Amino acid sequence: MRIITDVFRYCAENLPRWNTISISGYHIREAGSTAVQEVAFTLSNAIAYVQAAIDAGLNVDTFAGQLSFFFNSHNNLFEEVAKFRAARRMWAHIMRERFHAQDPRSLGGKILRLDKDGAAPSDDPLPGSPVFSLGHRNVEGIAWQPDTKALYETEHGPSGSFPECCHDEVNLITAGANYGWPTVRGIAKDPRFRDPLLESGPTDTWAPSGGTFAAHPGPLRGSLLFATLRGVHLHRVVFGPDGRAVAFEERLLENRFGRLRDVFELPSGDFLVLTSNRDGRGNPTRDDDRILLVTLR
Ligand SMILES: [Ca+2]
Repeated sequence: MRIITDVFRYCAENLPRWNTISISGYHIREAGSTAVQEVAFTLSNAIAYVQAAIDAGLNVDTFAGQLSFFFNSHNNLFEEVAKFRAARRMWAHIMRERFHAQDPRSLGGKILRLDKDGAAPSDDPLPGSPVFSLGHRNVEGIAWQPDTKALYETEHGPSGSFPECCHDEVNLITAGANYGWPTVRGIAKDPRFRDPLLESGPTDTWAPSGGTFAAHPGPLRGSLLFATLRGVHLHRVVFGPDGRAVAFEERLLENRFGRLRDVFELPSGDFLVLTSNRDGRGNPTRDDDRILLVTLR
C-alpha cells in the first residue's frame, strides 16, 4: 500500500498521463473464482488502493483517472459481456458516490435531507439537491438535542496507521457547512472548514457509532451518549449553554461488554445499548450479541 500510494503521488506530479497500476482480476479468476467473485475482489482491491491514497493526503482527482483494470475473458460470451459492463458501471458509481466528499454534486461524504416523497426540501442549502452538509468521512450516528433541536453527528476518522489515523469526530451540523474531509481531519482551525466539537485526537480511536441525547427529565437530560466500537465504551458528553463547548465527558461501561454499536433511550429514562461483537472484529462471548438494558444514575 505504501509503495503504490507513493507511485500515485509521484505520477500525479511528474507523469500525469501514466497509468500507474493495473488492478488485476485475471489471476483471481485463473485461480478458480467465478465471474462475480472476480469483479467483487478486484473492485474491493481498487477501493482499498484509492482509500489508502486519500488517507495519505492525495486528492482523488489527481490520480484516480489513471487507474486501469485487467480482467479475464472466459468463453461464456453473455456472462462475460455482462461482467465487463457491470464492472464498468459499478466502478463509475463507486468513484462518484464514495470518494468525492468535497464535491457538492456527489452524494458521497454528505449528510442528506429529503422529504418523505424523496424530493429535496426547498430550504436545503443547495437548490434542488438533498446535500445538507459536506466533507464527512464516515457518518455513523446522528442525534437531535431535545431542547435546541440542533443536529449532532458522530463520524470515524481515517483508519490508516499513524499519523493517518484516529481523529474520530463529534460535529454540530449546520446547513451548508463543510466539515473538512479529506482536506483536514479533526480540529484543524482552518477557516474554510467547520471543526468538530470534540475529537479523539491523533493517537486514540473511539470508532463512534450510534448516538442519542438523553431527553428524559433528570440529571442526564441534554447529555449526548454515543456507543463506541473500538473504544469499547459508552461515551457521555455534556455541552455548555452554547451547545458547543464540552463541559464534561466520561466513559461508561468501559471494557465490560465489548464493542458497542448503538444506544437508545426508553420512555422510562433507561437505555438500550446494542453490542457488536460478532461482526468479525470483536471477541464474542457465548451470549453475544446482546441488547443491554442500562440504568444510568
Ligand atoms: Ca471533520
